[in-house]
Amino acid sequence: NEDLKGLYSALLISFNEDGSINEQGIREIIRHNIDKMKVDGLYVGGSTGENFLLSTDEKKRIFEIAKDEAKSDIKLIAQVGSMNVYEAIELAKFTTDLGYDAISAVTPFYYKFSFEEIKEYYEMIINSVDNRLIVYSIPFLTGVNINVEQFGELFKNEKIIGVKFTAADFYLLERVRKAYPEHLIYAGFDEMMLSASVLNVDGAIGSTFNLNGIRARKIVELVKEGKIDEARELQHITNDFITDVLNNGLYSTLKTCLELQGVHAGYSRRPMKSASEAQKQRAKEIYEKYLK
Ligand code: HMN
Repeated sequence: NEDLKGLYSALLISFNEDGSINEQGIREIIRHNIDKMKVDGLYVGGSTGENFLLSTDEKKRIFEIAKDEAKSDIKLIAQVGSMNVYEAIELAKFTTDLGYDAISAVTPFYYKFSFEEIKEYYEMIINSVDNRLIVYSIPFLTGVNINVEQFGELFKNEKIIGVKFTAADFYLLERVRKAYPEHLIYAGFDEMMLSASVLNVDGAIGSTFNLNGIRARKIVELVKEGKIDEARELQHITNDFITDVLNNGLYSTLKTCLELQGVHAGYSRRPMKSASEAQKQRAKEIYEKYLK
C-alpha cells in the first residue's frame, strides 16, 4: 500500500448561492491543488467537502467530477461513510467503478454504536467492493473512540489498510504506530503535523493543504531530514495561519482565500454559513499575511 502514502488535500467543494454544486468551481479547486499545491492526492467527500450535508446524487456527481478532472495524475480517496450503511455501500461501489485508489469511511455516529456494530459496518462496506479501506476516525466530531486493540480487530480484514487519525491523542497515535507498522496512518490535524511526522505517520490529509500545501510538505520533509528546529519554525507560522482561519470560520475562510487567487471556491452549503463581508475582509488580511 506504499502507493497511497503522501500529502492529501481534503477537497473543499464549491457551491452556488442556492446550495447547488458549482461544477466549474470544483474543477478549479482540484486544478489548484494539483498544479499549485502539488499534493499527492485528494480526499474527496470528507468533512471539508461538507459531505454530510449532501444527497447521494450530489455525492456521486462530486466523485465523478473529481475523477474526471484529476484523471490518474494523483491519488484519489473517496470518503463514502454514512449513517446509512446502504448508501455507504452504494458509494463504495460507485467510486470503485470510477477507479478511486481507495475508499474511506467515517465511523458511524449519532447513536452510540458498540464496537461490534462499528466493525460490522466496516465489513459490510469493504466486503462489497474490490478495493482498500481507510478508517476515518474523528472522535471530536463523532464521539466515537477506537482503541489500539479495536484497530487491530478492524485490521484483521486485510482490505482495511489504515486509518485517518484526526485526533490530538499522541499517546494513542504512538501505540497504533508501534502495534501496526505495516498499516497506513494519516495525520488529520494539520496543526499537529510536525508531531505526527516525528511519530512516522505515512501521510496527512487536511483541509488547510488546499492553501498551505507547500509549507505543509516542507514540514514533513524537514522532519525526515532530522531538521526539527526548522520544521518547528514552519509549524509555528502554519499554526498562526490555522489559528486565524479557525477564528474566522474554517471552510468559509479557506474558500475566500482561494477566491482571492482566482479560484471560484464559492459558497458553503446551508446550514453551514458562507463568509460575511466582515469575514471576507478578515480572510483577505489572513491571505496577505500568510499566503502571498
Ligand atoms: C476531511 O474529512 O475533510 C478532513 O480530512 C478532515 C481534516 O482532518 C480536517 N478536519 C476537519 O476539518 C474537522 C483538518 O484538516 C482540520 O480542518 C484542520 O486541521 C484545522 O483544524
